[in-house]
Amino acid sequence: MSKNVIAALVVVIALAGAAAVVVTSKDSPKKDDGMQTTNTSQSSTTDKTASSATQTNAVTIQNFAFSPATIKVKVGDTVTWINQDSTQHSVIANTASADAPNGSLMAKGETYKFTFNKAGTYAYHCGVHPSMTGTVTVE
Ligand SMILES: [Cu+2]
Repeated sequence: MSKNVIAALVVVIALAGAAAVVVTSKDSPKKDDGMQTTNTSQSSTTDKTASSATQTNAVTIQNFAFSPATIKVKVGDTVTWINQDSTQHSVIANTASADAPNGSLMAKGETYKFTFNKAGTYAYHCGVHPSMTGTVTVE
């Protein structure tokens, strides 16, 4: 019974996805410029974030999550994390090393800065909440 329900949901989702693709790829016959602009910018933003890390040196911690969770910086760049949660958080590399972040607890409004001097991919988490994760790619 539940398998049938799941199968039905999968079909519905697939159909909805196909319909969305058709709608997006078709040129709208209406001259509804505002609507079209919104759709175009939304889909391109989604594509970029899905395919590559965000190039930024600032990560906000909010609602028990790092945002953006996946960023890309250059060797020598300093990344700043700022805690916007009332709960304390920290930035701890999954693999401890002198080249990887190892911050102490930040209260709300506090920041932690770390300068990445070595290329690589640094996965990290919050020392208090291991389910909060992020990645810094240094190139
Ligand atoms: Cu945390």
